[in-house]
Amino acid sequence: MSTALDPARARVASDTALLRAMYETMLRSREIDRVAGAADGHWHASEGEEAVLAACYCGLRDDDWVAPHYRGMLPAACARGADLRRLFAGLSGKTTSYSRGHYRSDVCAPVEHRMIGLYSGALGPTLEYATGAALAARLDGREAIAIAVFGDGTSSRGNAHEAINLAAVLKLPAVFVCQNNGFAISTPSASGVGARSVADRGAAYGIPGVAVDGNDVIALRAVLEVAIARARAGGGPTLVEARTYRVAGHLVADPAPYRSADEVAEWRSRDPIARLRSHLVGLGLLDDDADAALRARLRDEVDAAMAQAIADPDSGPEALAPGEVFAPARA
Ligand SMILES: Cc1ncc(C[n+]2csc(CCOP(=O)(O)OP(=O)(O)O)c2C)c(N)n1
Repeated sequence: MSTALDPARARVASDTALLRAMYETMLRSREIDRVAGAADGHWHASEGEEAVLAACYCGLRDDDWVAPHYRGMLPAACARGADLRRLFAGLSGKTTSYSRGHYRSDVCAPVEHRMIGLYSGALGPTLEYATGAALAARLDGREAIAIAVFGDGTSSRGNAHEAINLAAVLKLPAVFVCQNNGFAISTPSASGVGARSVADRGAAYGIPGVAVDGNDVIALRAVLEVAIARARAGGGPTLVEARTYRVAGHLVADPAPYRSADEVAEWRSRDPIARLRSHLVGLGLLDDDADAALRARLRDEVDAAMAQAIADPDSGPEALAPGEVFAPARA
């Protein structure tokens, strides 16, 4: 695995379209956190974890399946082409939401964009659904893959192990990415993961397990490109552990008294957005004016999407009748 990484890194570091798409996804995610966090104390912010979202959800094929972690679900859906106004409408059960009020959009992604949601409050099933999607992709014979993203806490669930094991046994075209932000609510990752690391568990499943700096979007994307190519080529799944940090509380209402301010400040200084910005400036792809214009455009877009969603009609009982809400789109 490591021998293939340096060329992958060099390719990613010079892929102008991908770098721009990832930067925009990261900035949009932070704007979404700003707006959704102000509206909802139960919001799970992704601040500091944006490199994982950008690396996992940009540059995939339209027929790939993605099963995102709930922390980053909306930026993931945007990267897949979903409409942010409809996603915001899904935070409060509006009729304009993708699920027409059936499910919250931050746990349940639009299936028409080949996205898999939690469909309940339980953590872990998304990995099983992703394994199923990878099996379907194999049967379709189109070299599509399924990518599942999940937290370090979720990685210790029984169904997570079953899903990765089955994908390994059947050599399915899947990539499992642990968005390891250091905590499961207030439990530090080191207290919840019995193995030396999440990546180390790859050996037990008989698949590559790769740990990578989750705040370095280029390094992470390079690891993912190798894993995705391996999956498409029939080589089976890879377990990637993206090591990052949950700068935000577990949810907006969490003051997170279980960690020190110094620890948070230290991780804030490793901001993944600032890191990619420096790279883009170094390549001559961005300057202060262009950056300010991009940030202003995204801020306006996100503000407008929330204002429209708030003005949208609430769904009533008639909207909750069984229908075609979750009929999967066939690309
Ligand atoms: C099966 C199950 N157990 C427990 C919970 C309660 N719960 C909700 S979020 C969460 C923390 C999950 O941590 P992690 O997977 O690391 O994701 P993070 O919130 O850190 O991004 C827990 C334990 C749940 N929703 N489902």
